[in-house]
Amino acid sequence: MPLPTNPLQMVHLGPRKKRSRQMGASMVCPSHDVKFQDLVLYILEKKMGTTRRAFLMELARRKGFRVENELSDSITHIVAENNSGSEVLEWLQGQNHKASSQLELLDVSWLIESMAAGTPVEMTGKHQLVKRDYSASPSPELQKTPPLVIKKISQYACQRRTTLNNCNQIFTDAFDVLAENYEFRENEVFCLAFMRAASVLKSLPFTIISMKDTEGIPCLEDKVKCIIEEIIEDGESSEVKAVLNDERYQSFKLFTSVFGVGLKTSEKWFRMGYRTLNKIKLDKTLKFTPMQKAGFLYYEDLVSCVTREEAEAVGMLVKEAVWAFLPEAFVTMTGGFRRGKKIGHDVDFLITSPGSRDEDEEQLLPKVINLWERKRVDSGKCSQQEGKTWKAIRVDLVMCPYERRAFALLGWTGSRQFERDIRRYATHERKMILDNHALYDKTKKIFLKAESEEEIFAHLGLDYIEPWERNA
Ligand code: 8DG
Ligand code: CA
Ligand code: CA
Repeated sequence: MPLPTNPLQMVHLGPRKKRSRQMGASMVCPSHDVKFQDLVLYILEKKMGTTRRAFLMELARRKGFRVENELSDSITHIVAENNSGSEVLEWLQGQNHKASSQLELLDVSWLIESMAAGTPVEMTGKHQLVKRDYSASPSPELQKTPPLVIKKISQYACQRRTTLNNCNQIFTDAFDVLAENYEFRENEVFCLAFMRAASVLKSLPFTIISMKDTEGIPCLEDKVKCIIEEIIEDGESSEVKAVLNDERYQSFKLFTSVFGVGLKTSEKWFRMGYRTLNKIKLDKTLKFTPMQKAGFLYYEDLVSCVTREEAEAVGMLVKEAVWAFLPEAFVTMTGGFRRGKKIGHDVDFLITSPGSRDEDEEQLLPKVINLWERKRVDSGKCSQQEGKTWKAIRVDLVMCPYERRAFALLGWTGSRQFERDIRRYATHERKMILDNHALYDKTKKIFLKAESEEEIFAHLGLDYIEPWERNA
């Protein structure tokens, strides 16, 4: 039969061809009923091999799964073995496959567990080669963005989206320890190198499983890559183990866990030969700042993390006190909780009020503290610790002029690495100076106004990054 030249005929052939292909697929295994209609699986042969693939396909079909022989638009789940997310993505790109944002890339462990259970098991982080957990992102916009495109990763955290869904925690935990140790040793260069490396890995939608996966990722210096390689091979890093056992690291970690104690004080106590907090507290020759005194007094409370429920409860108290003096004030929770974290080491609030005068702004925080102080004395809760029914929580209160609220909100939402990078980006890429108060354009020699965080990103020529994507 000659090929149809009439375009109408060609259009007509489309659906018919599709139908016949579907029939063909079901004819391959006529004896197996499809139990799970919504799932269309494709098993990747790469690194799995033909025999094992054929075996798994047959087994899955027997268990009621629909498994296609060929890659097509109808595939909903791709199952791979010994492949990282980036490898599967690369392979898909090589096949010119336009993956929809609904496509799941899964490790074979998901299929094996599902076949054992006789039903598709829930897909969790350990199964997903590319994580697409949008539970932390209420924005429907984000769900529309195609996640299956490998873009060049920016060296700046403000050009990356970093949710709390960290696929590379095994590496980032190690880097956090090393960065902290360098901080304790005042080696800023190495400290920053490991903090940047941790930050960039937190933004990846896949887990690094081979050194090949690190290709093209910025901020990974040789020193960093050595640690990654060691963790891939041995599951842990000897350098991290040594740091965790190091006396200076352990002491600094302990001392800085006291509110008000920084590197200088830790250094002093360490040199004096102290290794425990109890001995320090008993040394009558040591002078403590008011913050350190509070730090020791409420030590147990302050080292235990603040939960979101506690943060919300504190928020009510803050609002109540603020509104007693400035009824029109806006009180916004910032810091980690605004980024969607479930726990924090403190609770941060930004307070701002339209129409407030300079003196209102200056006086508000002292007034609030004073109010709480009076209440505390009245309720007899001075420093009564026995049988106590309350918990000491650190609260950071920031008051800012209403016109600067967008800059303050951006600055106090964090994360610290995000803040560091958005400032660095402003300076080096835009010749602008950004801080918690303003944005200055050095070329035009003007301050740029902003009513919202979105406007600040726009001034900087950056795509907007939502607070829950700033967990860099
Ligand atoms: P966490 O409390 O959940 O542990 O984390 P976090 O909420 O992200 O950290 P944070 O230490 O409470 O800091 C919140 C933001 O405040 C962070 O982006 C840095 C910013 N910040 C400033 N100035 C100062 C400052 O002087 N001290 C502290 N601690 N944070 C500051 O802009
Ligand atoms: Ca905080
Ligand atoms: Ca804080």
